[in-house]
Amino acid sequence: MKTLKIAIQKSGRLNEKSVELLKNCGLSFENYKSSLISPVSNFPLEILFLRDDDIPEYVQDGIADLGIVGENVIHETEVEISYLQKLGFGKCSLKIAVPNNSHIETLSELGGKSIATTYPVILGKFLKKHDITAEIRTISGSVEISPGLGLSDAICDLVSTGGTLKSNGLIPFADVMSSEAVLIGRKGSENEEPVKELIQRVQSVLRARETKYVVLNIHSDNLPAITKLLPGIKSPSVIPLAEEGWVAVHTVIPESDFWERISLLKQAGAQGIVVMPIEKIIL
Ligand code: PRT
Ligand code: ZN
Repeated sequence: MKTLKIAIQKSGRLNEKSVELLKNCGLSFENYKSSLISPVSNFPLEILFLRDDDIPEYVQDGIADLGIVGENVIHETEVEISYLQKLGFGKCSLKIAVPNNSHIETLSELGGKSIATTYPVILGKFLKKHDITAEIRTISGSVEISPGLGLSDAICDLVSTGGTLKSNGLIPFADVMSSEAVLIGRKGSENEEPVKELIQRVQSVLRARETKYVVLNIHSDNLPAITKLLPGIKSPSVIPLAEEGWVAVHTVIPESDFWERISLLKQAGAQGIVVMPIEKIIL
């Protein structure tokens, strides 16, 4: 079988979660900070550790078959690749922000102003879409200090907690795009066998993360009411207990409305509820 290559960030915000995801997929490899390439011992795969900015082009050009990178970087580099799976980490949004004391309040007021960013391509498209002519000042980092230095009237930068904007006296003004880490592939790679297998593994890990395994005890009279509250993959498993009339129900519950559902289960007579993490869900 052909040995695939997957490119992930060498160091930075996406590195740790990318390595964790691949390890949870059952891939066994060394994660030396010094190495640029690491072979996987139990799957036909090599891991390339790169700067995030280089990943989309490496995948487009076939140097890597797969990559894990932020959507923001993909849009900025305008590559032709296949989106294989959103990964649920590295979430942030690209926003335009202005100084607190700025009088800019509507998008059209950006007309004629200067905006500093490391995302000139995405910002250029956004301004064009909104029919705004503004000067884009492309800088390579520390965008948030640019208005304070008198280099620009506004900035366009990634925001996650908003702390950086706040501490630099800036307020977010317009959302340009939201982003998260995604698994990408060389065009057409999604139809190749080892890639399909890897996508399935990634999806089984993500599915498991969104759910919890729950075991609870109920009197069998309450079983119909409890069953109605449970989504499960199919119907729940029901196992008789030593005590006459009582059963244990095994099921999975989504993380999204976990506490609401647990509270309804208790109201319906559930007792001794045990909750466990799930490692993988293979459909
Ligand atoms: O060395 P390399 O080129 O690989 O890394 P890098 O320095 O270019 O990127 P890195 O590690 O900072 O970010 C990698 C990816 O993480 C980005 O491309 C995004 O997809 C994602 N991401 C998620 C973020 C943020 N959140 C984020 N908050 N990337 C950067 N930031 C920065 C932002 O630019 C600003 O300076 O964090 C600051 C704002 O954070 P808050 O929390 O104060 O709002
Ligand atoms: Zn980078």
